Amino acid sequence: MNYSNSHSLFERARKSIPGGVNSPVRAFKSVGIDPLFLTRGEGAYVWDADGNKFIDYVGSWGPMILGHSHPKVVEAIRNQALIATSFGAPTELEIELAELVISIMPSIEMLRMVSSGTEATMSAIRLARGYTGREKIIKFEGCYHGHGDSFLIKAGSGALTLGAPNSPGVTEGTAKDTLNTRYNDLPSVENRISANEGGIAAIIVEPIAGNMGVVPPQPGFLAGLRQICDRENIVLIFDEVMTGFRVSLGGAQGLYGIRPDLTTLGKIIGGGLPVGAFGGKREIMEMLSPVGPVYQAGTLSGNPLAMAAGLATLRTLKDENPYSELEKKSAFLETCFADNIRSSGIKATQTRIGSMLCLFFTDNPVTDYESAVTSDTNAFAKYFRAMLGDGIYIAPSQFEAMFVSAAHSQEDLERTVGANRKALSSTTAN
Ligand code: KE4
Repeated sequence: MNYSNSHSLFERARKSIPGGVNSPVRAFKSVGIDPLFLTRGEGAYVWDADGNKFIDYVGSWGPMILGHSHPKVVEAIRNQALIATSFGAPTELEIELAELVISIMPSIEMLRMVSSGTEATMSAIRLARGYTGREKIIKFEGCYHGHGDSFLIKAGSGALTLGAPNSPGVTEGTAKDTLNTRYNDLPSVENRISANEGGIAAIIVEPIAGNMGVVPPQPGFLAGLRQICDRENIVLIFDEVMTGFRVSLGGAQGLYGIRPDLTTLGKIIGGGLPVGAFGGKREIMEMLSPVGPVYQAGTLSGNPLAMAAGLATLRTLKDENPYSELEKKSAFLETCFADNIRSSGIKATQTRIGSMLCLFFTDNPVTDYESAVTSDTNAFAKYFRAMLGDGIYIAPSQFEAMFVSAAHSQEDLERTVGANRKALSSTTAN
């Protein structure tokens, strides 16, 4: 494949944008080639600046569950743009989206819109601290909750991919209030709590980890966190920025039947436009300004254009209910990939929940950060390049998820299986 236009755009971009990208993981640094500059998206496909067409499994890192440029979403954005794009004043659209999310996720009694997942998680942590009067938070190694200072301690996603899970610039004062524990390991949580009795405001968790690759919760893990938080009066925060409306309409909390105290949302809720949100128990949410003393704000929070895209997306998901189809398509990929792994003899293992999949280049079972990082990232880089060369666009990192959309056809899936078979064998080539 010819990538020359992307290459020259990348050269140009690096003169005016740090690393040539506006988010590090897009830079393809861990897969050894220059990033593709994309020009068009339609359904399950994206095109790059050289006119190459790809079957897309990044889906803008999750938002494109309906596929790119879904007619209902495009129409909603177009109609709203003709009316107004932004007021910085309340609109009925924000009420409609809040009411829709509340009807889908019963643990959410009130919701506040923001413009990214990072804003949602940053705000949720501040709210939990304000509500409890406590300072420390517990997170899990390998989980990623955006780039807020409190979270860049053994963080996942791009921080893990680029080898900076603990970022410079995060002060000791901040870092001391973030306690890391091991995912799927309740005793490690109990140890942190007994060492910080009465000092922990919140436990924030990806109920299905998607930023160290996809790591499902083991039976009892989420219920155990719920029990601990009930016993210790700690705020349980489910970071469903990725899993919300993805693994089921009601997210991971709907799938597992565990009610968090607060939930953070992003990605799909905006249908591809910048929307984040956080919500939960009324008594906690009413601690927020202007009702309560915990300050939180945003110029473009609840932006009408973004609300229109989010409403069109969630209404379509609710009306069309693609989840059983997504399950069948994703299970097909997983089963065929497993056959390919077996016949290739390559050391690899898979995880999947719904339409979030991951192929790890390790033969260890992956249950947490320690086991995820045993993956052979060089093998992944070879696999990535081979898949790309065969017209399959997956996340440029071993520590991300592969997303299937409602737009992927059976033919797309079969082409992907064929490319996977060839790409696996390429990982042993020098
Ligand atoms: P944003 O600030 O990027 O909208 O959301 C942060 C965030 C919070 N919580 C979870 C569970 C997330 O997965 C994310 C962002 N996800 C990454 C990809 N795994 C975003 C991609 C990027 O950083 O460019």
